[in-house]
Order: sequence, then C-alpha cells, then structure tokens
Amino acid sequence: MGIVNVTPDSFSDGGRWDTTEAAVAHGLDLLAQGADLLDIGGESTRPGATRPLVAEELDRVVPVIRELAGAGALVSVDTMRSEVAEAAVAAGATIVNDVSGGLADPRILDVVAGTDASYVAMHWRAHADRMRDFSDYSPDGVVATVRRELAERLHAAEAAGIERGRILLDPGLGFAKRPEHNWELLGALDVLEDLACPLLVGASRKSFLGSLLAEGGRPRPVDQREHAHAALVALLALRGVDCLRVHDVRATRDALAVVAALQTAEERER
Ligand code: PMM
Repeated sequence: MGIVNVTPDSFSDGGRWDTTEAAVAHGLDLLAQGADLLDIGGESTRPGATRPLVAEELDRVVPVIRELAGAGALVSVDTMRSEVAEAAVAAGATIVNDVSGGLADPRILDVVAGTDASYVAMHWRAHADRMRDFSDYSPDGVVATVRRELAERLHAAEAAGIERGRILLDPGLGFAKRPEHNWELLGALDVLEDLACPLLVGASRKSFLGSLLAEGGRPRPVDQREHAHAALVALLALRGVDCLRVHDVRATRDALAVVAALQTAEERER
C-alpha cells in the first residue's frame, strides 16, 4: 500500500503532494514502483497536528481518488470521518482506512457497512493533539491492551454490519505509543492472529525507526530510515503480515522479492 498524503503537514512528506496534480503524479509513480494499492489521506496524524475542516479534507482527497481510481488504481481512503468515507467510496475508493477504528466518528461504521468497501480498523486512543497523554498501557502492558482494544473495535464494526471478511486490523504504530511500545507490538503480532483478520502494519519512516538509528542523541532524519524499514518489512512478510503501508515502495518491493526468493528455495528443499 503506497502512501499519498495530500496534506500540508504530514511528518515525512507534508507539503510535497498537496495539490491534486502533484498527488496524482505521486500515486502514478508509486504504482510504477510496484504498489498494489494507494492510500490517499487528507488529514495529518502527526503528534500535535490540528484537524482540517471536513470541507478541506474532502477537497484534498476526492479529486485525487477520482483520478487515480479512474486510471484503474485500487484506492484506499485514509480518513476518520464518515462524510469523507462516503464521498471517497462514491469517487472510487474500495477500502476505508480509519486510523481511529470507528472511535472518532462512529457513523463511519454504518457508512462502510452500507457499501462493499473493505475496512481497516487501527488501534487508536485520541486525536493527534492529545495522543501523547494516552500512552499508558498499565496494568496489562501494551500487547494485551492493544489486542483487547482492537478486538472491541472489530466487534463494533461487525455489530454495525461490516462482515469480518471485509475487515483488516492494524496495531497502530506510533499512535499513542512510545518507541518501546512499537517494538513490543511488532514482536508479538501473533497475539492478533486469533482475531482472524488480515493484518496491516504501517512503520514507514516513523519516529521509532529514527530513535533506533539515533546518533549522538539525534534521531536519524525521516528521509534516511528506508534501509531499516526494508529490513523490518522482510521480517514482517516472513511473519505473515498481509499488507504494508509504506512511503518507499521500491525498497519494499525489493525486500519482498528477497523474501519470495528465499521462501521458494526453502519450499524446493522440503
Ligand atoms: N499511519 C499514519 C497514517 N495512516 N493508517 C494505518 N492503517 N496505519 C498506520 O500506521 C498509519 C495510517 C501516519 O503515518 P504517515 O504520516 O507516514 O502517513
């Protein structure tokens, strides 16, 4: 899943694709690099970000979705808002990627239920301006707590009429999570397996990678995290993660080619 942020303020690419033309060109470029689908978003969720108006978000994403879907791309809309999900599906999106898992705007679940779209429910606790205050996972720890809270979102989506076969789950790396929380979750993704949904993971360029690679106390800059991310992608693919939300599509494709070659060789040996 290649990322197209049509925003002035996203943490890694804010302002680079914030016109329809630039966003569409970027989407086409990601497809040429090997993306299977494109995730179009009009709201930055970087820690501390303020929310755009609904009308602004609609103006950002709908023309981009219409063009890219019209060009034959499989398109997902990254939104927490029911109005935007509705307009995006009408414009050709077939996946609604809701980072709030239905918590920010519960009506989004009814909207998705009334379409054929797939639904990504991500683990989330609060909007970006407040999420730093919600990173306490005691007493059960981050893994058990995220599993429980995601299961609640899955059940809410099903109760609204979205069948389980249309739902993907995402642990929500970086959302109300400190670096060690992200690593704990990545190390225990199998605890989400019994929820019987495909898994989506979005680690691309995130700050926990910057912290891992810090030198002299300074995080590695956002545009120099792609090698670590490619290594992570390979390991996640080996663990059976189904969908990877990424900025660096070519590096991800290369990592997946290595995994596929290794798996083919291993199968021949058996
Ligand atoms: N991360 C961001 C935005 N949308 N959606 C899903 N499903 N999972 C994520 O981890 C996720 C997301 C923020 O990252 P960005 O600013 O690099 O797009």
